[in-house]
Amino acid sequence: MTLNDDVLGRARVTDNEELKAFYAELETHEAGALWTVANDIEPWYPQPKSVPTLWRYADLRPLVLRSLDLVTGDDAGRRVVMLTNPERKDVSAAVGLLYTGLQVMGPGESMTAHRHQASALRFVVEGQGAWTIVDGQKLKVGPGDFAITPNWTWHEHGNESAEGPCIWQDGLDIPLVNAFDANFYEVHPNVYQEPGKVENWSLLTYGAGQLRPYGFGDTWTKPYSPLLAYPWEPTYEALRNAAKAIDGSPYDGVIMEYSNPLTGGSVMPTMSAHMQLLRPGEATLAHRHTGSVVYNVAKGSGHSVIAGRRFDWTRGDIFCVPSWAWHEHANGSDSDDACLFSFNDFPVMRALAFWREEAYPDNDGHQPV
Ligand code: GTQ
Repeated sequence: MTLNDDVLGRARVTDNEELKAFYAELETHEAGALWTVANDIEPWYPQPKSVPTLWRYADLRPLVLRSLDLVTGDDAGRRVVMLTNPERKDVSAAVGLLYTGLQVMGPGESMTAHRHQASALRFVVEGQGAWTIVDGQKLKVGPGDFAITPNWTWHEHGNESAEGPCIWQDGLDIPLVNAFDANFYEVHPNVYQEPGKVENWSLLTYGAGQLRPYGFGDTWTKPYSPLLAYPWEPTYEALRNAAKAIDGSPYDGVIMEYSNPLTGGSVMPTMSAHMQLLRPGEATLAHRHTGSVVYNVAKGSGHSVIAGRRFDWTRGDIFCVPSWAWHEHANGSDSDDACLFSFNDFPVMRALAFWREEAYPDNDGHQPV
């Protein structure tokens, strides 16, 4: 069915002069007639303004590095090249209600501390020496590592390498928080945090996978993961091991969710993240679901078909899948793994009972391109 089918139960009023005068009079009272917009505000299925978009790292990297010479981190607040979906520039979204950008820190650079109501996550793309202090805890992160800055936690970032810059991808729910008019922002009263003595405290305490702290740290009641950083090596090893044992998802290959080790749930209340492995030659089937996803190619190369369009990707490329868009992924190599990091708003979709998912029904499960 098309969006404005002329059927009983859908708005199908034909305007005439009398009605137009009526609408004009309603407008003078800050009011309107529902039937003039009903089919738009209650579509048959989601109508995202966001379009599938791919940002090539080869195009962005030189621009990101150029920003190093143009602004200081502290003058800019954060030195970030943000990625905006063509129809979502007004809310600074990469897709749906998710923001993303590439943040760069020069050798020896460090920035001041702040906190905000938006939650943040990082996926490190390149460089050694990146660190972030989250609520007094210093985390060191390298390429392929995933880290979180839950909402209202103090954070400041830096790069202690003498050699080169560090680039990581930021993912935040800024547009979501703003859509709810719930954003707050605060600068740290001491400008910088005093980091605790033990670096990577949360990883040392909670990072043992199947082993859960017992009698210490297990009374954690905050609504986010006590584990703040998830290194690449054990993540990739977990996927490789699982790939020996299971087929994986028909739509995503071998895919794992970064989880709160105490609850098994998502790392933060609004955003979750995954790492998925596509075996050499593997091509998945198409499906669609509510919720938006931003990907970063962590390893290898291949392509995805999103809403009938093919996007070829290689390491460092970022792309998005809007809500309810058909999508499928393929590893382009017959000898090497491909890995996709992604983050999403699924925890919100599930908490609000908005989650829906379906398989592509025709054509052996693949979209025509
Ligand atoms: O690191 O806190 O890319 O507040 C955008 C807004 C990063 C951050 C961004 C932010 C941050």
